[in-house]
Amino acid sequence: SGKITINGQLIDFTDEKNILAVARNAGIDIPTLCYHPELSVVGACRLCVVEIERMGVQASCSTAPIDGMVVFTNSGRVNRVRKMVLELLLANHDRECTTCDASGACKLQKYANDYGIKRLRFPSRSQCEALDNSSLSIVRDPNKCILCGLCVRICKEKQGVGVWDFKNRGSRTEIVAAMDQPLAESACINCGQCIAVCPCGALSSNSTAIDEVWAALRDPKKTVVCQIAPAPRAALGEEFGLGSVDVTAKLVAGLRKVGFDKVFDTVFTADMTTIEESNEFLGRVTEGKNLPLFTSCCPGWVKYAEQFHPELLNNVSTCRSPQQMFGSVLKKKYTQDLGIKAEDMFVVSIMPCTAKKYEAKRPEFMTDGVYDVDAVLTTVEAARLFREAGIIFDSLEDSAFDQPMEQATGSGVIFGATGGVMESVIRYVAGKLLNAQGRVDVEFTRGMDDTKIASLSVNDIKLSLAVVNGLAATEALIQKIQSGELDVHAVEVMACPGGCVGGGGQPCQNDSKARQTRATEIYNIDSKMVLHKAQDNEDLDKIFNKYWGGCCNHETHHDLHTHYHP
Ligand code: HC1
Ligand code: SF4
Repeated sequence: SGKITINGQLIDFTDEKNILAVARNAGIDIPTLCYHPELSVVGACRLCVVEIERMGVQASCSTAPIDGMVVFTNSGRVNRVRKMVLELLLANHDRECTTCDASGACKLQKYANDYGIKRLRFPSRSQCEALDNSSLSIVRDPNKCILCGLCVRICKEKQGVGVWDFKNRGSRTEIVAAMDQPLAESACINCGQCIAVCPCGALSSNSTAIDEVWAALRDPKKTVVCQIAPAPRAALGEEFGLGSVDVTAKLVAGLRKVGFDKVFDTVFTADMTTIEESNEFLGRVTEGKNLPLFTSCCPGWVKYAEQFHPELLNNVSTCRSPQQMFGSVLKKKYTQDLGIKAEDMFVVSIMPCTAKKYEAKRPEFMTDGVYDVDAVLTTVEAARLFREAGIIFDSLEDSAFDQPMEQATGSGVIFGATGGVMESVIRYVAGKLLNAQGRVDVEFTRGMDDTKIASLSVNDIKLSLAVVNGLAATEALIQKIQSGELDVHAVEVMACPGGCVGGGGQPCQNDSKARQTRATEIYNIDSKMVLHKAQDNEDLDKIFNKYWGGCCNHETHHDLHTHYHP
């Protein structure tokens, strides 16, 4: 700790690792393209240079504050260096901003504007290398890459997958997927975290689903149904300048205006998941078999387990994710209620997640040869659908979900934040086994820490439970379990930091503060909802009885569960 002077202002610092962090904490912005507070520091882009007395021009991301330092963040010299850096980057960047996914959210675009770059002294590069659109989830445009390396670092350091790497040196340096293969052939788990950190549109979601949705909406033969995941309701508003507030009712109204025939809430099948998975869990505890149980809602985690931990596949819950449970309910059962064929229904889901696009296309999730979920739109893509439809989101009147699957509980809503699935299971079990009346709010499962562990007593059984987010943290936890250092009965895994609120399909402000704000709103929604535990959902009870003669039986197993392939 100590004090440094920045632009003539005396500023205290404590444990900040670099001048950049000290400045930002004091409300002074310094531009950077390659720095991320949660990742290792490489000092590659040189945009964050500052002038330090007796040290000259230095990168502020890789210079530690020292008591008494005198720093200038916007001197003439500093700004000349920054302009030069920006010009060189722009010369090597495909500047087709009008057709770029990142336009408006691009940091390179922002800084070029902020620093008044009007004309480039260097010839510019245009599209010359082929796009990699092999992945169902992610598209990479190498012509837009500025080699900041954030994708390389997040995939390695936070997800422990290590798909991206640098190839060649000097002016021939590029970033490629492992073994220089198309992304679809790599170990990529489709989480989209590399999209979330990419500063400038080199990585984006595979948004072909938007056109497929329009085609279905315009096809008179199709009954087009939408389901809305828990997390987007607290993030979509950011796209329309409303902040991270609950926009569920407007979202439903907007989808009706766009032309969807029915609008349902994935929270309904999150409740369904809670009931099926809790009973699966209690069954395993009784039999002492396949423990710990790992949750299965997150398709990024499921692919990770299949690739790297096939020995754990018997431990992963057999429950389909809520997205796929809804797809199955709609195509296998609800079509019968409507008297239509599975192929005449088109199911769209709005998800915070790019991996859900991949999950929907897994071969096990089909009915009569058609996919249970036909198209997945990310939160950002849903906003684009509304804009293209000319909908003024802010002025939409509230609307409610459709019957007969209208009810939802707070327990299903909190699936959208890390710890929510575990808390839902605890609420269910507390209600069922301990006859807990009223609200059961759980403390340990909440908050943005990557690993949370606690023990609970249920009658005379002591249960040890873990919640983890980010796959590098998950890997560390698995190592502890497999080495015998940790004994747990159940583990909730979400691949993205903070859980689904931090999904790779969420709006661009996808940092730790945004994730926390969205999670807080998710728990606000829960606290205001009348129904609290999954077993309070009466519509769900009716649907279980009507379609399968009850829950957790052979029939629900056929339609709502799955098995995994190493
Ligand atoms: Fe999720 Fe889930 S919570 S996985 O995080 O279990 O994507 O929001 O829809 O399926 O319900 C995502 C969110 C989502 C599923 C549910
Ligand atoms: Fe890595 Fe996730 Fe990006 Fe795939 S989507 S390359 S796993 S960060």
